Amino acid sequence: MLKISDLRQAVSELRQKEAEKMTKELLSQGLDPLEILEEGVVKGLTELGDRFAAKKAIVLDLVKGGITAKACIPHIQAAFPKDSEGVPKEKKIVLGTMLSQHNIGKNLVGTLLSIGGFEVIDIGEKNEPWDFYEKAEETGADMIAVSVVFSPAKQKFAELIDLLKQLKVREKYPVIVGGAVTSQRWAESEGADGWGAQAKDGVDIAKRLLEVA
Ligand code: B12
Repeated sequence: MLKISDLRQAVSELRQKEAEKMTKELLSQGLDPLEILEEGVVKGLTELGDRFAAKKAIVLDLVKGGITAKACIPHIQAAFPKDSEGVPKEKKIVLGTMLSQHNIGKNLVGTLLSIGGFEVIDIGEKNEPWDFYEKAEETGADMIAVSVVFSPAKQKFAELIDLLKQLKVREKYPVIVGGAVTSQRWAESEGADGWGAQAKDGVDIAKRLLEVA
């Protein structure tokens, strides 16, 4: 029987068509979509990233990795519980990346927050600190969520926290963060209000911080 580790390997080895087929097959076996995502797709990409860091893969491979993941993820997302359509979403969260064009993690966080009952205002990629603040003010948001998947963006995250302090809105906007190059320790040292290893953690943290049942 096909295993999630087979998908992990196919993603890591950039076998796009096979990876997509395997995703569908694993879902039809009734396996948990979040486990297929984390243990199959995300771990496969992490292995690819490790090869890139060891100079055993090139940028084009990262591009292909992104394409492979994007072939699998829509099937996984289709198996997530449905967004509670029609139910008013009381709390708003501004979500984006800083400096980086890596958006797969951000998009997953957005999907799960939305399913979790939050209105997600996705400001896309490569945002400056001011962009988060401006959008939060404009939309009356309750929280800011940042995806940091590229080390230089860590400095930008620190700048965002400083900006919110300078503008005296640090208490108004809890800030949560996650992404491949972050850790709980780093997030705490920067003064983030929450950090999540996985996209689904974002929902739990947002519910806790915004006191949503
Ligand atoms: C695919 C990929 C790309 C693709 C991205 C395609 C796309 N549309 O996103 C492309 C080709 C664009 C790319 C480009 C580059 N990449 Co790249 N890339 C990757 C790779 C292999 C996978 C990233 C990914 O999508 N992972 C899957 C997602 C789902 O994981 P994730 O983002 O971490 O998100 C999960 C969690 O972290 C969490 N999460 C994420 N955000 C948030 C936010 C909150 C609030 C919460 C709670 C949770 C959360 O939820 C997600 C699901 O659980 C990683 C390797 C790796 N280890 O991740 C390298 C990697 C991120 N890339 C890297 C590099 C160096 C680059 C380039 C600089 C390469 C180059 N020389 O040009 C450029 C950067 C361009 C730029 N300015 O952004 C490095 C970064 C190293 C570092 N320390 O900064 C990595 C780590 C590879 C490595 N090991 O060297 N890359």
